[in-house]
Amino acid sequence: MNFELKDKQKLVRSSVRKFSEEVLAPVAPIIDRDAEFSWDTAKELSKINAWGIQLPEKYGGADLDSISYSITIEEISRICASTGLTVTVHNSVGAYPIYKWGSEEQKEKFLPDLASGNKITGFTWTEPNAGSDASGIECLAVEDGDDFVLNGSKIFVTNGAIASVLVVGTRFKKENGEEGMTALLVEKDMEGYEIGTKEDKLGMRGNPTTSLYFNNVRVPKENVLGKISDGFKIAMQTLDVGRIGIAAQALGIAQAAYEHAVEYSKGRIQFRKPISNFQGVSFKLAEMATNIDAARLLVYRAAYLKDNRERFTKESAMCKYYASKIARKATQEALQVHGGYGYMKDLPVERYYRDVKVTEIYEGTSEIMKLIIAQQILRGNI
Ligand code: COS
Repeated sequence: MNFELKDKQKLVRSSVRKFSEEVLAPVAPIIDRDAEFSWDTAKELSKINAWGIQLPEKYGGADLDSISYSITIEEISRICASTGLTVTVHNSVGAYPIYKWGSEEQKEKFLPDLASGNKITGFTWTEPNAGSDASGIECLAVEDGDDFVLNGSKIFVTNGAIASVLVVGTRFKKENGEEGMTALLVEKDMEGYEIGTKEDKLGMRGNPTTSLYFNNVRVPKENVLGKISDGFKIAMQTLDVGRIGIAAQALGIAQAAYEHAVEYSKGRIQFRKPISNFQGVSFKLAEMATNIDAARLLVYRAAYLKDNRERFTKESAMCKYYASKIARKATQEALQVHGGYGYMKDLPVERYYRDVKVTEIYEGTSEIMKLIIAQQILRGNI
């Protein structure tokens, strides 16, 4: 693994940074305040190919590698974490499994619209009774002729209010008695597909999270993703990829908090000196910088392994666990450095503090990340 970014990766960073500072920065506080997803911003994001970052050009994607993907999510999230969330979920747990396990017909049907941002996607597994225990899902798809008839509900669906098609984890029951777990491509305009009310959340308020209800939704068999009984493994491998994106998102938030803390501490005079002159403050900055660097390397390593087609389950869990933890700490410390000013809505630091928390929860809690890391170690992946 090379520690120096390639020229193309550097270019991705500078162009996404420029885009984010010019286009996302003015809307980020509004998206957060109004808790509204912005379709105008979504259209702007199409201009930098943010909806098809790793999809092949054949489907309209940018065909970038996974380090460039992480850089893109980090840079977007550095300015607007809600937008970073919409983009990473769409790309990594929505479009990715369709590309990886979809039939050519499914790819041709869905991917061009997803790559262009005409349609938004996502992934839903979590249910009222199945969160960390992914194998406990209860949604049921029963074979009936050429269709599966789907019933059940999902909760905490990122992109829930705006997705046109979702990768949905369900149990299935076939007419021949075969049962298991599968991943279905369920489309919003299918009869019986109902979107619940938008959740009122602590952070990531610009992403419309909802419940979903499936009432006798007839899903044609051609919408089964991959082999019918491979649903659980498809979900686990999809989450391995998704967690790199969440870690990159946490990294972006941490970076933003850190940069604000540095700037503020150099300008804030107390006891006739900038507060950065006090070790109580400067040591916080040193710790943030070190942690962010370490997290970034973990993210890049997981991305590198993915691109080199090596198993990266442990490394993706490690980078998500670590990046989300240090990002939460960085936002907390950045707010502390700002004192009372940090607590006010005039500055973005309180938004970072609110936004970051969920990176320790979604796509697998920190406790589940440690469980996965430990499982991998004890199975010989030391
Ligand atoms: N890649 C490939 N295969 C995987 C895998 C991965 N990352 N993780 C598990 N598997 C396979 C296992 O190898 C095993 O295969 P075999 O039956 O052939 O041996 C099978 O899947 C079952 O694995 P395991 O026994 O580990 O399953 P568990 O039910 O114990 O799952 C965890 C444990 C914690 C890993 C799982 O429940 C999980 O990821 N939970 C968190 C879910 C989550 O992130 N939810 C939030 C967002 S979803 S919208």
